[in-house]
This record gives sequence, C-alpha cells and structure tokens, in this order.
Amino acid sequence: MAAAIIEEISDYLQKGRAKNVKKLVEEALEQGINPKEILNEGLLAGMMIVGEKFKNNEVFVPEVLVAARAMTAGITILEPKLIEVGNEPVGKAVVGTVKGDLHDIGKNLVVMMMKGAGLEIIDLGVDVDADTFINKAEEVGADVIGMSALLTTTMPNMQTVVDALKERGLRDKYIVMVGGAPVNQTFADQIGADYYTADATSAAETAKAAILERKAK
Ligand code: B1M
Repeated sequence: MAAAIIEEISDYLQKGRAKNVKKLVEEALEQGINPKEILNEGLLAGMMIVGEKFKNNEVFVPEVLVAARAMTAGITILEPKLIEVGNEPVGKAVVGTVKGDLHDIGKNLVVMMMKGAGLEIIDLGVDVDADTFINKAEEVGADVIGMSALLTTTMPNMQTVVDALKERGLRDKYIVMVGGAPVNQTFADQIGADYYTADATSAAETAKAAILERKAK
C-alpha cells in the first residue's frame, strides 16, 4: 500500500499536478507513512526523474516549473511533520541561493530542517550576492552563512562570498556552509568553506554541532 501511494506521488509530481500531490501527501500521512519516506521516495524521487528527462531534452523548462510547484505543494504539507522545533535557540544562520541562481527547492529544505534543529533562520531567497550575504550576517549577528547552488556556472559565486569575507577581515567570524547538487567536498575545500553537506538533514545537524562547538570554546 505504502509503495503504491508513494509511486503515485512521484508520478503526479512529474506531471506537475500540484493539487493531486498535495492530496496524496495528506493521504499518505493519514495512512501513517513516515514523512521522510514521502519526501525521499515520493517527492525527491519524482524530481530526480524530471531532472533526468530535462537533461535529455525529453521535458523543458515549463514542465520542470510545474513539477517544482507540485514539489513545493507537497513539501508545505510535510513541513510541520518534518520539523520538531526545539525550545532553546541554538544560533542564527543566513541562508540563500547564490547570485545568478534561481533554484530554491533544496535551499528551502535546508531552511526548514535548520529551523527544526532550533536555529533562527534569515532566508535571503535566491540570486543573493556576496554583499547581501555578508551585510545581513553582520546585521543579525549570524553564526552561519549557508549557500546553495544548483548550476555549475553559479558555484564560483560561493568562492566570491568567501573571498569577500576574507577581504573584509570577517572570514573566521562565520561558519561557512555550502551545498547543492553540483557541489562536493573537493569544491568546498578548494574555496575554503568550512562544511559541505549533501542533504538538508545533515546540513541542519552539521550547523547545530558546529555552532555548539564554537560556543563551547
Ligand atoms: Co534547473 N537545472 N535550470 N530549474 N533544475 C538543474 C539544476 C539541472 C541539473 C537540470 C539538468 O540539466 N539535468 C541543470 C544544471 C546543469 C548544470 O549546471 N550543469 C539546470 C539548468 C540548466 C537550468 C536552466 C539554465 C535551464 C534553462 O533556463 N535553460 C535554468 C537556470 C535558471 C537560473 O537559476 N538562473 C533552470 C531553471 C529551473 C526551473 C526554474 C525550471 C526549476 C527551479 C524551480 C525552483 O527551484 N523553484 C528547475 C529545476 C526544478 C531543476 C531540477 C530538475 C531539480 C532541482 C531541485 O529542485 N531538486 C534540476 C535537476 C537536478 O538537480 N537533478 C535542475 C530537488 C532539491 C531538493 O534538490 O536542490 O539538489 P537540491 O537540494 C538537495 C541537496 O543538493 C542539498 O539538500 C537538498 C536535499 O536535501 N542542498 C544543500 C541544497 N542546497 C544546500 C545547501 C547546504 C547543504 C545542502 O548548505 C548550505
């Protein structure tokens, strides 16, 4: 039963049918299926297939956009189940997708999971330039600067932020975290980021641990 409804969620997501996705996610939760399973095996699996088809020119931007909307509809239903906000604020993070990049689904998941881990999040949105990341971090007294990139052409803009932090003498003040489909540990090391994580849950766990470690020093 679980497998059938999860597969339906993935199918409707691929077709960009937001209302059906929303309804099925609600039904899956009512059936007691684990929200993480719905996210990973249903929504994310469906989006991976869309991504492959996009790469192979089997679908185009409009189809991907409606799939993204369906994904967001599903995530909105899952959000309260996926996060259990702790009472103690752990610290603050400014999070955004880097300049030139408009992909926000992964970034939104990171924001959601970090909130769930007890961090106060300032969501800077998409297409965020280095000054905005840094000025906002300074203004709110952030512990973490979190950057997401989905395009190989925008990944270098993560380096721009790290370089701007260095120029302003602020590099060591912040825990710099990077992620997104084309980003990896080697790239993170190359640009001098503190942490790379592959998914939103580990981003949240890593941010929390890194902040607590700093505060303990
Ligand atoms: Co775009 N797109 N897209 N797209 N798109 C990709 C990224 C692409 C790989 C598709 C493909 O060819 N297979 C390709 C990039 C190729 C490359 O760079 N080598 C691509 C392209 C080319 C483009 C355009 C250039 C297409 C065009 O216009 N011709 C254009 C660029 C626009 C721009 O940004 N300037 C474009 C546009 C779009 C849409 C607007 C249509 C839409 C985005 C809608 C939106 O985000 N609101 C879109 C989508 C949906 C995708 C795919 C299909 C799915 C991305 C996604 O949401 N995945 C994508 C294919 C793919 O990635 N396989 C593709 C689900 C999401 C949960 O995963 O974001 O990876 P992800 O996040 C993960 C982890 O990476 C991690 O956590 C999440 C999971 O837990 N993570 C972090 C993310 N950020 C993190 C930060 C962290 C830690 C972990 O620390 C701070």
